[in-house]
Amino acid sequence: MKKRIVLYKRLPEALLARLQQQAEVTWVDTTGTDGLARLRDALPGAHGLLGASLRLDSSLLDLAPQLQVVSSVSVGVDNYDIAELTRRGVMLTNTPDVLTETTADTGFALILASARRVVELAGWVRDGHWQANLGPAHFGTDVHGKTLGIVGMGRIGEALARRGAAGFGMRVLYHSSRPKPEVDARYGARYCDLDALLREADFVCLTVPLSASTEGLIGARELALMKPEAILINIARGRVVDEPALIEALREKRIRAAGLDVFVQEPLSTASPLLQFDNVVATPHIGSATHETREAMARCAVENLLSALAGERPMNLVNEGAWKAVTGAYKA
Ligand code: 8YV
Repeated sequence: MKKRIVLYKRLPEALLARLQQQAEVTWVDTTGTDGLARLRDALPGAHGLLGASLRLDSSLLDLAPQLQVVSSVSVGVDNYDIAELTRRGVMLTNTPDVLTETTADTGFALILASARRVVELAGWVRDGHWQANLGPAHFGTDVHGKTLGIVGMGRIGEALARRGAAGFGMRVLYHSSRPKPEVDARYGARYCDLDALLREADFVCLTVPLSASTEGLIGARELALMKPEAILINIARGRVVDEPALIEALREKRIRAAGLDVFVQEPLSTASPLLQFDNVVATPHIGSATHETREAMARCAVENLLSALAGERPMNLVNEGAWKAVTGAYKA
């Protein structure tokens, strides 16, 4: 009997066709007020789920007692109850690596756009204000040669370090769970504690995963340590930053600017005070959002899903404990 797969994220046609050859596939549009109800209706009997950006809580998992794998089209897995999935013997997979470079590009796009006021001044031109040569009131600040402070030295953090050191001649500081001598050697980077990084960096770039230890990591105290000419860049998760504290710091001009791709509430409401500041560049969570990378992520997610359903250990398994439960069951 064919396995049953429920998709709650669209796939390129070729990948959908590949799944349909091997399984019974149901696509659920989870947007809108009835979205979750449609997903609930589709879950009974499902062996595999593929999607992203949706919290699969116990009430949903209870509807799919035969579930073997959740294949997330994302590298971040903060919206999954990993312990609960593991307890149920449900494998969780994600799509690291394929999005590293694209997301680091997004980080640098925000560094350059916020430092050189690209969005603000492009709007200024469009609105017909460019009547004479620019004066100091419209100058930005340099990126090359400045100090890049990276909070979180994983794959994306290291790709940022490479861009900063090799591409822009920047001094690279980083704070992470531990020093990484290989990063120090490759990029002339220096590990330091978070407070020292906040005090010294011209650009503070957040790339940490969201977890109990990183939620609210950048709050009023941390923002107050930053230099008034420093810029905060967030390509991690909105909840890593205390958003009201950031709004206050911007209002009091205690930091120069912010480049934000992620927010506590997404989509970001047009009523958000963040959008009142000309020195805030806000992008709609475009970290990995290129045609090439989203296609690669979808391909990776499909591979993970099919491996798990075929009883193989998927390449990008997040919760080893679930695999042990599965293989334990097979041994029995
Ligand atoms: C998107 C991301 O949220 O991979 C992540 O963790 O934050 C982004 O790539 C995700 O890809 C949604 O599909």
